Amino acid sequence: MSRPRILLTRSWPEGAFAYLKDRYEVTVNETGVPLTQAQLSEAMDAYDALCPTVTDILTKEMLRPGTRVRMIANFGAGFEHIDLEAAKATGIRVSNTPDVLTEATAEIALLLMLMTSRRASEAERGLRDGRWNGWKPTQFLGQGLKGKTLCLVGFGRIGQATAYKAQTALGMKIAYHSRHRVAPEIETRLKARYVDSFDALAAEADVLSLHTPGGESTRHLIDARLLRLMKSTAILINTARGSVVNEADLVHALKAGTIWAAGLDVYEREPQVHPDLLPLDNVVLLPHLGSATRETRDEMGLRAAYNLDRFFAGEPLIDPIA
Ligand code: 8YV
Repeated sequence: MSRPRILLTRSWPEGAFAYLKDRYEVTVNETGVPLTQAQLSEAMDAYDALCPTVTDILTKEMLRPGTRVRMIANFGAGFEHIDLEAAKATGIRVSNTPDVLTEATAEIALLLMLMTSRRASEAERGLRDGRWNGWKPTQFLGQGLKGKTLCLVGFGRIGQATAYKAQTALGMKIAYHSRHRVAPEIETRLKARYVDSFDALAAEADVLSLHTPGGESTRHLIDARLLRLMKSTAILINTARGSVVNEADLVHALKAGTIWAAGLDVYEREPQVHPDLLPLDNVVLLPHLGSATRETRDEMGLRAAYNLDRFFAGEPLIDPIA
């Protein structure tokens, strides 16, 4: 029997790729650039399964009835780029890769907290540009994090891992707001205080860290109004999705000193970054590094592969989202 045809829309790390190649007829887009919408649409009739990434927008028109693709194993946890309702309507199964990127993404949230609070990017740029001419008692003074309150918006796996690391490693206090309050055991274990109003949470944050999904329901949750509620010493961290923050409003707030700093790993129109963010000293800009460790990316590939294995064996998916 011929092996199922799988399309990887981007190159995968070696280990996960080798696993997949042993089992399937695998085609890889090795161009280094995302497939176009037209190419993705064509692929729907040429393969049995797709492994897309966050850069592949899979629309209702593509997930139409009668396509050859019956399974989409997303390489990533977030899935707002896939029209799940359309997939459900046409019976195309979809999986994602939760869990395996939790720790890596939480590490980036901590990295951004440390970099922003201690002005690491700005200071390093100063050194490289030859503007550092020796130690001074008043140069590049940042803010310490010990005893400060980390407020998390969204308290799923990554939010909780970030809270744990910030509390145990940095001695921060933890508060959170989310659509669903977590179980009391989790609040106790993480010493996390639930705040039932999003506005109140933002107003008390020394650091406000975003851990919501992307998509319409969270679009521009952080806008000029919300930023004005925050302390002028506060730091905003976004490792979730760029769409959650109104970038133009954030630029304005950073310039006006409405908040103190921001650390961003994700952007509204990736890979474009709002041009007015680039010259600002009080923002740290990372290129969507959340899950970018060798181990994690391999595990993400393997997790997608295990979901494919289940699908083609006629067994329940490990991580079904449609
Ligand atoms: C991934 C992410 O690298 O998994 C996610 O939701 O945001 C990233 O860390 C990306 O999605 C790959 O598709």
